[in-house]
Amino acid sequence: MTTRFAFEKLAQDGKARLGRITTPRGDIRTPAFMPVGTAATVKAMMPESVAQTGADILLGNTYHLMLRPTAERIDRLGGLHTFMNWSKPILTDSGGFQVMSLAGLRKLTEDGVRFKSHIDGSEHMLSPERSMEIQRLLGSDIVMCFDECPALPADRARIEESMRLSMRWAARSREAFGDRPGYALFGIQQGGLEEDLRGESAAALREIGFEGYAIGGLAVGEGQEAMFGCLDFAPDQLPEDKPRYLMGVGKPDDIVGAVKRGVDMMDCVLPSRSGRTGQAFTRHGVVNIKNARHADDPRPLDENCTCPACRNYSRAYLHHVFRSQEMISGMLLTWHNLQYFQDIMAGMRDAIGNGAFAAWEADFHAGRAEGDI
Ligand code: PRF
Ligand code: ZN
Repeated sequence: MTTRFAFEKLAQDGKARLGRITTPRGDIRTPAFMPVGTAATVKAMMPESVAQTGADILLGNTYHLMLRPTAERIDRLGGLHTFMNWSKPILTDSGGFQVMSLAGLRKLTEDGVRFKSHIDGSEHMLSPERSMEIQRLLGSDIVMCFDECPALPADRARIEESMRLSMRWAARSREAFGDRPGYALFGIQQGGLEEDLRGESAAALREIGFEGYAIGGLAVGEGQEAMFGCLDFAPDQLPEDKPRYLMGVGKPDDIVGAVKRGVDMMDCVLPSRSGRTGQAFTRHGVVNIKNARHADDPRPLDENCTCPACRNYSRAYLHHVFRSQEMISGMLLTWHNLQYFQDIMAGMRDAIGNGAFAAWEADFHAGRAEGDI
């Protein structure tokens, strides 16, 4: 019998959930952090190194891949997993969010969005149907509905109208995706920070029926307090027996706060992007490796970390290669950051399994400095 897509909740501590997603390409331990591999690569990392950090799943992007090298070409070359040499599960975002943040000249209609490529200015169209087709050609294991995400703050009328459009697009996404055993389609809840609009969105998605449910429209400028305020009710509006995915989040403390409120999956460019700009996340806080105070420091970035940057190199070396703009700088710091994020996830999974999430969280916050250390 072939493996189907399934979610199993293994333990719960407060609202925090320990679980396992089963797919034909392997299991995803939740809470899960998904490194971002936008252009068929997690920048500066070999895929086997990404796997070594403990990642069970990567995120890819419809928007970038449809423009270059195109979904049709990836399909001809055997699909995204083969193309990028990553055999574990891949989740792809549906494109609308990236069109809004990256593309030039956009025209939004009921049908979808017409836009100009940020690469060469060429004209393209994305709709629920075309987004489903692209994600199928890529061979994505977890496909996201095509949605619209308004930037916050936005007035209630705009958020309501946009959420209802996203729900009509969710129904079209479900219809176009069809029934594909082993693959999953996730709905995306919208509705800004408004509890009733989030509730209406959740009800619309549950009525359609999905293999998992994402919380979209957060981490778009509202700040952590407002985001946590929304996460105090949004996950509870979604089905209890399906994975919940908070899109585009976040910093380590955002991730911990989200898991505490019932989120199972997250993704963010932060560990990889910060790695390339000289920022390292550690259990003591953020280290800016370009700072002159590291120039003579023989200590590792983080004495407790098992990554190659911490096992084999000093802060002085990491400082030197960053200042010299050597490629190994981005490679080592990205590896470290991805390792740190995966270690946080592993720590939370253990704690939830042992009914010790509160103690783990207190320990996580203790000894962390705000700002640069
Ligand atoms: N929708 C989609 N992708 C996203 C978001 C969203 O709302 C967000 C919001 N943080 C990040 N990525 N489709
Ligand atoms: Zn490290």
